[in-house]
Amino acid sequence: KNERMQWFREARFGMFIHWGLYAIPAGRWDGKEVPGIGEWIMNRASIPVADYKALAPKFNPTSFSAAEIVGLAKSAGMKYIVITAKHHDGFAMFDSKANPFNIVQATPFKRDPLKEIAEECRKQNMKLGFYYSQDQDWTAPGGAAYKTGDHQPPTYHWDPAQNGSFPEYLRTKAIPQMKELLANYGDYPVIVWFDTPTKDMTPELAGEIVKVLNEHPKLIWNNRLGGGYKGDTETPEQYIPAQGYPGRDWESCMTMNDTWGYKQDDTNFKSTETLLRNLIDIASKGGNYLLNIGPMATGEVPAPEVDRLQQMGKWLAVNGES
Ligand code: JFZ
Repeated sequence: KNERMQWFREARFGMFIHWGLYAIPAGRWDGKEVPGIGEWIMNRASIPVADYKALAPKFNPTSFSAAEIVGLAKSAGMKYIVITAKHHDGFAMFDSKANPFNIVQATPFKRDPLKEIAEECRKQNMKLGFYYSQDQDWTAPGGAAYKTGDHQPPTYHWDPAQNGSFPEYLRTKAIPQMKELLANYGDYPVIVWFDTPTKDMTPELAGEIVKVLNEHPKLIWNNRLGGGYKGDTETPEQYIPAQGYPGRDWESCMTMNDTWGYKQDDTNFKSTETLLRNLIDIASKGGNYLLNIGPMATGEVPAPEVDRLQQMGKWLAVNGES
């Protein structure tokens, strides 16, 4: 375990990337701003499954450049990247044979950005992890059932297309896709970043996932699998624990504004000074700072995020140790 965690303990600074179809509406639906985080727009605006899926043919992020994004992380002084392979909307940002709702099959873009990022990470000596929403999947039958109050009427309008069995969703989509992610990208991912487990994720079902993970002994995975598994890392979100986590590895994940996925109306950016103070505070307590960017539907990174990362990198080049 110590050997497996070594690079993570020294990393200190990583880039979180939330990127998916939600970058198209960018926080607005039917001409109105939808409150809340951008990547939750399908849920927050009760968008029917068919309407949400209809975003895929419009997704053509031709300005995406893996070299630029990995280069941006590098210039910021970051040592690893964690990117959304599939978020709660169920759209796979990678080439998947297991399910057709993915960027290669369902969009005019047809490229696999994860493959391109993996190649760049290898070139630029950057570690790479994949975020995978193993429990919530709002467009797959069985993936949205019995969830948190977020899915209850009257605030949320259930779509019958979401009916189905959770174990079946897990066995026919999530686990096969995780196997693809673990098999198709060479020595990456080094992290699998799970999220939002619910009571659907029983110890038995989580165990089926762990069996797959255990075939990759160097893999690091976080504490959000569910089923009682603690994983390798604590993941405080949007805050810095006062004492860190004695005896545990951890990373604080944070946004620069108030959303993970791109939202055109959110300009509430923290200052570079605040971001640097956060990094220093976290590092002094033995953790890592996983700082998020939310690329736009074009593939470009919003300018306020680029600016801040470059400024952080400049400061670190003078005052940091790497
Ligand atoms: C989850 C996601 O729902 C969200 O879209 C984003 O990906 C974020 C990184 O993770 O949201 C959470 C998960 C856990 C907590 C809060 C929000 N938490 O533990 O406080």
